[in-house]
Order: sequence, then structure tokens, then C-alpha cells
Amino acid sequence: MFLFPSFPVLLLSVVTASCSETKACEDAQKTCSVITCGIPVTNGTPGRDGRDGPKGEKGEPGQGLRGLQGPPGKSGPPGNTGAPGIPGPRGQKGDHGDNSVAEAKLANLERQLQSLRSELDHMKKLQAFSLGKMSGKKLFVTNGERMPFSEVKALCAGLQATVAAPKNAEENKAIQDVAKDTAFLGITDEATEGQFMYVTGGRLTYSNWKKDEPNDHGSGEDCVILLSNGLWNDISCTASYIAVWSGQTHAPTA
Ligand SMILES: [Ca+2]
Ligand SMILES: [Ca+2]
Repeated sequence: MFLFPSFPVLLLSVVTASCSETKACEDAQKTCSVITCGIPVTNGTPGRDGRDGPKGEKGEPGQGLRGLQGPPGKSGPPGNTGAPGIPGPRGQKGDHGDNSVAEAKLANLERQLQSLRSELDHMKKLQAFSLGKMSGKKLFVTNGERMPFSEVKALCAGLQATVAAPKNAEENKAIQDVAKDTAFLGITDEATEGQFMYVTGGRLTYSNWKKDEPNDHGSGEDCVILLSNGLWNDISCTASYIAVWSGQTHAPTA
């Protein structure tokens, strides 16, 4: 118990003495070694280095401000071209480019047009029978409206028709039946007073004047009306009477 605490002290004194002796030797002669100096050394040779100790634990991450995120890097090079896709479905067969197809279509259209034209003529004829009055091949039609003679002429021109003008008793009766009231006739003596003519041209070939007419009464009467009894009278063109027109009928073409 008593020796142990004094052992380090003893060892320390030996080392200190050795060192002081070596130091003195070196001072006397630089090339001197411990052995040549003849000083007895009791110390043994130094032991070999010990083995490496176990690896220490990983240290705490260092502290300090983290730097700002840098700008994005440059884009990488383009990738390789992908594999070709699946072919699409096959389209419908196109028309032939030659003229024969177009001509066939045109011919078909012409046939359809002809058919429509025939149908239209037929409907015109049916309508004419329902609205007008036939006399031979001449059809007399009215819209039942009263108007001055100038408007009657304009209306007929718009319909590509002519103001009704009877050329015989039968036509006179047909107009009378259609109008059912006093109507203008397509006859005037506007060109030459007292010389009545058709508005389509030509002198009268038939007339059915009332007794003592035409008389060019008052300031003048240059137009002609068909009275409800079928007789004619010359009258002022600015007065208003029923408009009646006529047109040739067209037989259906098919
Ligand atoms: Ca007259
Ligand atoms: Ca008169």
C-alpha cells in the first residue's frame, strides 16, 4: 500500500536523471551517444507503437449559415429521336380526277332541275285553277285588290304577266267571273284620244262598250273598266279598280 504512491516519483526521478546526464553529454560532444558516454543506462528500448484505437463517433454537423441555392444548370443535350408511331387508319378512296365523274354529276343535276321545273309548272297550273279562270289557253288571275291603273301595270310587269284584255266574249266572261267586281282592262287611248289600243300593242279586235261609252267624260277618260255586268266604260286612270292579269299556261314538260 505504501510503495505504490512512491513508485511514479521514483521513476520520474530516474528519467529526469537520465535526461540531465544525456543533456550534459550532448553539450560535451555532439556525436556522443548514451552508450559511448559510458553512463550506465538502465532504461529498456522504447516499446512499439500501440494499435490504432477504435474509430470515434461521427461528429455533429458544423454550424453556420447555409448558402443560397445556386441558379439551375444548363439544359442537357436533346435526347435521341423516339421510335416511329403506329401508322394511322387508311383513308377512304377519293373520287376519280377525270371529267367523266363531273359530267355525270352535272347530268344528274340537270335531270333533277328538269324534274323540279316540271313539278313547279304543275303546281302553277293547280294554283291557277284554284285562283284564276281559264279561257282557252289564257288564264285570268286576280289578287282582289283595287289600285290605280299605273299600279296595275307595275304589278303585272312584276309577275311577268299582262293586264287582262279580252279578245272575245268568252275571255270577257272569264275576266268578269274572276274579278267579281269592276276591274281594269289592259286597254287605253292614252296615245291617241278616241283610239283605244291594247297595252301590249295593237288596235282592238273585240269590244263590249256600254251604251254611250266611251265618252271621255270630264277632264278625260283614257282607261277602260269591265263592269260587273260585263260591259265596258272608259274611266280615269287614277281611279282604283280590281287588278286582273293574264298569262299563257304551260303544260307540264314531264
Ligand atoms: Ca280618252
Ligand atoms: Ca266613260
